[in-house]
Amino acid sequence: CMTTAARAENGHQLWLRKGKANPVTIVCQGSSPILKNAVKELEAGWLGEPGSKLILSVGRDKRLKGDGFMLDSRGIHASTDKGILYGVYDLLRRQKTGESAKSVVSNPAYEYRLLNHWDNLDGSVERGYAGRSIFWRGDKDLAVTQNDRVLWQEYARACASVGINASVLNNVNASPRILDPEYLKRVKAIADILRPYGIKTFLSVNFSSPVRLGGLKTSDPLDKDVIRWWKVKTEEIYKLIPDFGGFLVKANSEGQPGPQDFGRTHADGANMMADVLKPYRGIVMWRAFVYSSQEKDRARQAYNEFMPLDGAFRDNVIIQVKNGPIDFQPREPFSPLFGAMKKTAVMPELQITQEYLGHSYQLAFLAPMWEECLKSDTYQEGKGSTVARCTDGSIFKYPYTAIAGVANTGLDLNWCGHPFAQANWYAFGRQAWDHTLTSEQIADEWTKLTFYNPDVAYGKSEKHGDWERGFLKPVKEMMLESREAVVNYSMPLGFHHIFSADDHYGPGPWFGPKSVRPDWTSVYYHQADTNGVGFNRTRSGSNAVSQYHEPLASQLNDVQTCPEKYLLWFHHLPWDFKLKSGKTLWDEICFHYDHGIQQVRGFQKTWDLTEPYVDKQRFLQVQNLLMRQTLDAQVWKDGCILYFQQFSRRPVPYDLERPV
Ligand code: GCW
Repeated sequence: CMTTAARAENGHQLWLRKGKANPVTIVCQGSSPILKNAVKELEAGWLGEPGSKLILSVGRDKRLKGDGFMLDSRGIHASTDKGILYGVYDLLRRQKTGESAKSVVSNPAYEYRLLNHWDNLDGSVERGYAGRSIFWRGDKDLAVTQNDRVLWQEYARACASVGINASVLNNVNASPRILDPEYLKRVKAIADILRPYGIKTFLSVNFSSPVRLGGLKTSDPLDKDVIRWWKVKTEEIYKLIPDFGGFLVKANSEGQPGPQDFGRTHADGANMMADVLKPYRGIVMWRAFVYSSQEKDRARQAYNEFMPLDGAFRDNVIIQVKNGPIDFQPREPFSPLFGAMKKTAVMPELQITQEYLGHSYQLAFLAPMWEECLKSDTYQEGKGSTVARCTDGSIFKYPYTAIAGVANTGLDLNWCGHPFAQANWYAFGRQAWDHTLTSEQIADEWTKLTFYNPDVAYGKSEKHGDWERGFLKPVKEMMLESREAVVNYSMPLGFHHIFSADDHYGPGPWFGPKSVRPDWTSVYYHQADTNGVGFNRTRSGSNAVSQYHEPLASQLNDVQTCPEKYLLWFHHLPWDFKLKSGKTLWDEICFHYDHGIQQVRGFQKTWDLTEPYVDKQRFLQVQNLLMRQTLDAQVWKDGCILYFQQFSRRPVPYDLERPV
């Protein structure tokens, strides 16, 4: 039993660190469990005038959308109980960070803001780097303990505090057993704890559940018995969880079963489930993460498979599309499906867990990566058709809008492994609520909430200088630079999927054994030879550029106008190709790798100077992790440069400009 202070130091309290609160009188026009939580939070965290009176009122207002809220000097107004809860968290955040709460109207950009947990029922977490699952421990341990309840409640509270309102409790590589009554009992227990924090529960389902769980002969979505099986199962779920959200499905992707196994389409499969869920207002999130060895360019497949089906899906189906066309690389151009599917709802899927961005060993603040994607212009409905506006209902009037983030939570005491990985959970919630926020603002909020200690007299003692100058500013700068640093030392200039095979940590551009499908190797993606390097996706190559709308398609197609950060994503170029800097491609590649290392060394220096401002535990932990990150960046650089040098046959330039 750890003290509150120790748990706080461990980062267990995330951005919700407890402090002393002032007394406050709350008048609340309702007593639902959600409102009760809202009142409890206000009482525990009020930092405004002691003895203030605050009114929490629920009722319609033209300015409000969904679970939005308004703050003013009298209190909080929202049209739903959930809105009040979000208003409370927002108000408390503003009090802690010093942001004005005088007159605020805040509406969520997306209706569903979901975490996807890739948690397996045996308790392991696919691509999880923060310990075992917070939800599952395996078949033999399904009983719900008091510890479980406390943990799920802390989780729900953290999610709600940043506006996350839905959670998919199991891996998209779904075990059919999740629909077994024994497991559903535990799902219900979780749902009951998440509900008072406004969080809806969803499940990932395996398409062949009718066969593998139900004992049927087929899982063909047009088969009557199959449809009946799903109906009965769905009814069973809603009896336990009346506000159940619906299903997330990975079908005909990476070996998962799906409708194509029976000669049916994605639409046939998704619609069957959608019809079954419809009476309960449930939805289907159908993933578009598909690729196969037959397609010569993996980046093209999702578009090719899904575009012909635009308009064929029921209105309670949303196609869930990863931000980029390949797979959660540290940098990808946005998926061309955004804005292109005009008659079908599409939702972005982002990855919070750092599969390709250094697991929980590396400091990489991901808000800039998601901001880059959400604010990218697709041009699909003219200039300003950003990915965000194409998916949030602004441009296309979808009945449901949603955004998902693959979670980075686990049983680690600090939830996410790396102390700074918590910032990515936070950032996802904030951006899902408001995609117009800047990464800078999110970093600012998170750093204040996570590290500022009101009990320390910063600036008034010799040890602690001014906190903003000594800690906030440099740490924020480090965070904002960190993702670009990862790009630089792992996959600069549009390189992609040159990571070590399987675990995706460390360099692996040499991965290309003949026994494996070509699209599972690295050499397929970089295409290096003595003539040059890069994947030709222009009109003279795979023509993936034409999946984008003009003028973007032509801009990407032309090596002179293609942004350099995507150069090798779209172009195969000679090693001596001249870049805008005047350097050759080879020299520029070397420069970027080296610059990445210099950036992480810079982070080490930055962090070392923060020692007076942080508790010892987090200080030492981050310091050690940054040390490892520098060494690993070095391995990345050496590995990649030595590998590519056998093709470029050029020396590593010695006159690398040293920015640090
Ligand atoms: O990023 C890849 C991962 C797989 C994952 C898959 C997917 C859940 O390497 O581990 O499987 O994507 O998104 O389905």
